[in-house]
Amino acid sequence: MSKKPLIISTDPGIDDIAAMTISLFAAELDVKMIVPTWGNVSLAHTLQNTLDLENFLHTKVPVVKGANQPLVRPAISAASVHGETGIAGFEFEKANDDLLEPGLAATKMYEAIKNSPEKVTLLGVGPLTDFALLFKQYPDVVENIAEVYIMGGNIGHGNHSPFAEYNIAGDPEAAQIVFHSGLPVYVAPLEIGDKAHLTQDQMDKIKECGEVGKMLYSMFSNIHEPDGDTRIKIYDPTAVGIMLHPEFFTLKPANVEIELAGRYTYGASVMDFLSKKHNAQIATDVDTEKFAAWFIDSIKTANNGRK
Ligand SMILES: [Ca+2]
Repeated sequence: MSKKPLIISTDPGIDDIAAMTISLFAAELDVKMIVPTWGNVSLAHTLQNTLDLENFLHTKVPVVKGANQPLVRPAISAASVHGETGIAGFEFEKANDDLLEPGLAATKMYEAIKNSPEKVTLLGVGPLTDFALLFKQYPDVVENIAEVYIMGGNIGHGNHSPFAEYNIAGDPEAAQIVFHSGLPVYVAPLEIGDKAHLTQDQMDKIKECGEVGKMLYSMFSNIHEPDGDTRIKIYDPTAVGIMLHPEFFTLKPANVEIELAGRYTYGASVMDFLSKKHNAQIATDVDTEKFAAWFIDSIKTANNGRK
């Protein structure tokens, strides 16, 4: 089986840690680069968290520093959900920056994509600032990209505002650029993360998955949702789920526009399922049992793969 080359843009973030862990050990994937970006917490924290995770997992994927702030708007923080450092609940050993490669993220991604014999897939589980910069700086890059998978957007009520989900509201202009890249975009919206929440039983199984399971269990036990919901929601890995197991999901084509002008609605992902033109496939439902079984299995695989 040829592995899908993948670049991850991420703002770890507890659920990002889970998405990266699964991706780094998935038999179907060859992670070429990780680009931490500003997002849940500042770039300084997301960068360190990424390096610390790789140190913990004993993986060696190059890390390139992503954007420090959104394209246009001031940054918004989600430290109340993920803790001040982004990964409350677990203390990694501090890693050095051996895996950090110098250079601008857009340029480094472009080089990696152009040098890849196969088309590269993009996974965006934070604000999409760096992918937007990549598409704007190097428009020809789209020829060498297979697909884009993102966790972001909402069909119903948002989690940043009534209309907007955090990853999109974080950098709405960037999201609009990504949705209009001309590439196939697969979306795991907020509702899928809500639906695919973990039960205590499933959490207990994760705790049994060795050191990796214990690490994720500790972090997930420390998520504080702004609405006080105590269910364990693991948003970012749902985008990895769509990439590797689309059969677990109901995907519906839609035309997505991001609201950029609204005073109260900016960052809204306007998903038109009735439109004749489509720029995205939206997951509207998920088989929660199959997804959870795969998620737990993937953590087992990661724990076994960690040397
Ligand atoms: Ca994230």
